[in-house]
Amino acid sequence: MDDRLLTIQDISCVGQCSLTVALPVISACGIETAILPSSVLSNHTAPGFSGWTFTDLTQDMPAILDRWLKEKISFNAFYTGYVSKAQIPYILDIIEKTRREKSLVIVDPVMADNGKMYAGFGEDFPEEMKKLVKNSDVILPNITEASFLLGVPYKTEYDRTYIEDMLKGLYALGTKNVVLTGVSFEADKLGIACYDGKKIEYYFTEKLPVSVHGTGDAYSSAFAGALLRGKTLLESASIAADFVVESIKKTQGDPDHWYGVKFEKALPYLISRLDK
Ligand code: PXL
Repeated sequence: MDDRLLTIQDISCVGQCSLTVALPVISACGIETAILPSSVLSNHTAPGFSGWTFTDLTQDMPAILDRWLKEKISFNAFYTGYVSKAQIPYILDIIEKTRREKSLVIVDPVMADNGKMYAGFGEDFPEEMKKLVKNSDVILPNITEASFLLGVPYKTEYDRTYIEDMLKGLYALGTKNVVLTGVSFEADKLGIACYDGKKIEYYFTEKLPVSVHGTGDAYSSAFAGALLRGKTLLESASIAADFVVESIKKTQGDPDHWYGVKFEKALPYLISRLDK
């Protein structure tokens, strides 16, 4: 049976994040991508937009699952992103009932960045997210999300011990692999740290002097695509990091494009890396 990935996250109609990134990126990797929208927003909730519409789609989840079970639809990979606290039990149920024998569960515990929770997420969200983390094969938090999941202070200046304690703490939550994003020990380098319960590995790229929204979703989508294409954890984490750098480079110098990254222009690069 061919690979079929199910990604569960919101549709932000405009703003280049979540499903409008995951669907094209994972499809470009050559992987059949099914979607389960968790909500529909007019645009993302990050600074820049002054407001947004929000339609919650939790109610559709059990009915959609019922249909899929009747049609005997199954997935060998799951990738979850921006979801609500109330949706987590439904998502666990969907994974349990539609998984194949060796399904891969990739969880991006989307909830926060730059030391702050996103709009609409309560303080009790990390506790519920831990249930998804516990049932995952890989998690992809940024440092802010890791600090909320672990209940440790968020730091912008830190040493290797801070990062490596985080990796071990996250692994202890029950996942099989951790990829921590946004790690930087030197001013001009930014990267990731991976931990599979045995060894810690790092990969760094150049740090561009900009902070752009939507890079987390581009990262996780490329990571999921690369992993399903048979790359190792570190290879997938590195390819995804390079893809994000390429996407930012394609966006730089265009002040009208403040809301996301032009990842579309970096897709040929991503595909060429996967074919190597
Ligand atoms: O990129 C994460 C994300 C996803 N979906 C919505 C968001 C954000 C981050 O702000 O607002 C709606």
